[in-house]
Amino acid sequence: MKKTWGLLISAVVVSAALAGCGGDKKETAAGGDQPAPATASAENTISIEASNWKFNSDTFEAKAGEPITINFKSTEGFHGIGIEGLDFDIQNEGSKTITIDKAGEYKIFCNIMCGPDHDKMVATLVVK
Ligand SMILES: [Cu+2]
Repeated sequence: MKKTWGLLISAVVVSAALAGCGGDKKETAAGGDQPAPATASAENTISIEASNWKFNSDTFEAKAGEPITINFKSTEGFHGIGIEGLDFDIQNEGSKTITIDKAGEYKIFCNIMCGPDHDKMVATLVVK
């Protein structure tokens, strides 16, 4: 009799474990489906930080033909950004969105006369 109970309990534990597993997988799958589009647009977000007298990267990449969100912040000193040939500018700190249809390389420059090495504050925006 004791052995039978043991088997029964084992069977219940195993099936509960299996059910639990299946439930987790379903949740993961559903959760995985939803954030995908958000991630896709989040990919077209660039974070640029400026300090004396450089940007946090020489090159930034974004996708052509869809909105690019550019977050900008001066972490040291007072700087801004402009993109050569485009109507875009942020000063000191802020976030703006721009759509660039034509792939290519665009020059990002500091648009505030910030000091002796102001001219060195350039970076490249690669739009693919
Ligand atoms: Cu500057």
